[in-house]
Amino acid sequence: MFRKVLIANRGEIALRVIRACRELDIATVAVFSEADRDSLHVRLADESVCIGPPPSAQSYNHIARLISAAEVTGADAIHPGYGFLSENAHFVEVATSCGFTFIGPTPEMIRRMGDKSEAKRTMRAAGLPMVPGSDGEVADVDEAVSLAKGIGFPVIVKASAGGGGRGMRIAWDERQLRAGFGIAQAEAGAAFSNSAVYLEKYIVKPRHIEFQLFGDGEGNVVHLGERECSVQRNHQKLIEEAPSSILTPEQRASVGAMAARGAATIGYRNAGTMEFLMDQDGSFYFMEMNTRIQVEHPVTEEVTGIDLVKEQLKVAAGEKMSFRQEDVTWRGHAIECRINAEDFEHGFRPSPGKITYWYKPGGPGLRVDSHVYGGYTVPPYYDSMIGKLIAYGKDRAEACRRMEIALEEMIVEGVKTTIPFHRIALAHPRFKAGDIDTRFVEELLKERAGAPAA
Ligand code: MV4
Repeated sequence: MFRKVLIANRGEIALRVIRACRELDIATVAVFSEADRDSLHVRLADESVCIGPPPSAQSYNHIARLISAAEVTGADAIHPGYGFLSENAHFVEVATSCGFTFIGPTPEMIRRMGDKSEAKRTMRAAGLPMVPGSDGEVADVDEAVSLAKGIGFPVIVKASAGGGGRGMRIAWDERQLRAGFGIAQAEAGAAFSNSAVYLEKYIVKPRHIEFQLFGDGEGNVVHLGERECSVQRNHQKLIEEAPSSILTPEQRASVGAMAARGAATIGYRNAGTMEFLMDQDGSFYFMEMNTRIQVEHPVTEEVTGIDLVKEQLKVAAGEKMSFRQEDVTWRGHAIECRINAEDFEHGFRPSPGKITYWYKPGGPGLRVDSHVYGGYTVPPYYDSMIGKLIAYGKDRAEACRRMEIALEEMIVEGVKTTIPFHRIALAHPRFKAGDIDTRFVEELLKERAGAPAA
């Protein structure tokens, strides 16, 4: 096992990794920008190194500074967390060539899954169900139109180098496709320095259901079931839960097995997530694969009892995974609410500043993953998430009730938070019934504004 791990991240995920390292008796090195001196990840790590000024380009995304910090502290491995450099194949190559173990997949796996049309080609070959669409890139607008006529409108044009909702354009008819195709290519070129795009049938009001995978890099890939992530706004998830209330055990087993088989075809190593869309008929379609630990991993941990971050550390250190597929069982229900320093009454605008008072809820079945405390100042430079509440219960109703109580109990003063949004969402009859899709938040906000939901 590693002696010392450097955590190339900040906030709650840095703290999460520190806690996993502690359990495994691994020493930890925190890195921090000048804006993060007072963050709990800095206080709780064994050592810490300031890596630069607040902008992430000069700190958390600065490869040379991170490598220097690992060198001066004598770390033997680097955990990237999520975001920042966690899916940057070049960072993995640099870290590896400098003698550090990257706690994650190989650069080849990151590149293959990072190119979304290549990922689709790979997973189609592995037999995963696909939305009707182009086989790889679409070269020009005439090819797009002829494909779309075969598939049927509406269609969606996506950037190959995009992902997570970036670089997409919907066309409801030929005219819109002809007008938008070139723009989509140009936008992709500007945003990702890669103008390649591909085409899919557009699924109206899908659910976002993703499967947690874990691979050992030797061809063994296990699935840990799904997470329902449809409650999101502008591609930012707000609430996630496990299991999805709409899936049958048979569907879980069959989609999960397909996902695991797909990841096994690339010999996947590390925690990974396969994102699917579920259409209104209940059919699943592979969308993309993320090759990192995700924000919402705790709901899976709660229902499976498996510590995904400890498992990442073990596999990266060359140990065996501690479970096989037949060992994975699911019990109860877990739900996560992301607490962001945002003013939901004003379009979720960021609300950085000093937290003058912080009271975090507790009690049976409640987990709080957060790096903040009373007196902490939320810097304006990064993601606005200040913590996650994770409620567990024997069933969905109990988990939701515990979450409602936690949201009521929690007190955050000095900054606006998403707590009021969560209270409204959890009280909504549609949420209570599990009737959620990717337009739920938009429709809820419209309803509150007094306009009829579309
Ligand atoms: C789609 C789609 C409808 N049809 N693809 C957005 C994130 C990216 N991973 C895939 N996304 C979508 N792809 C087809 N063919 C609708 C979305 C989408 C979405 C997906 C998941 C969660 C929220 C979403 C919000 C808007 C659009």
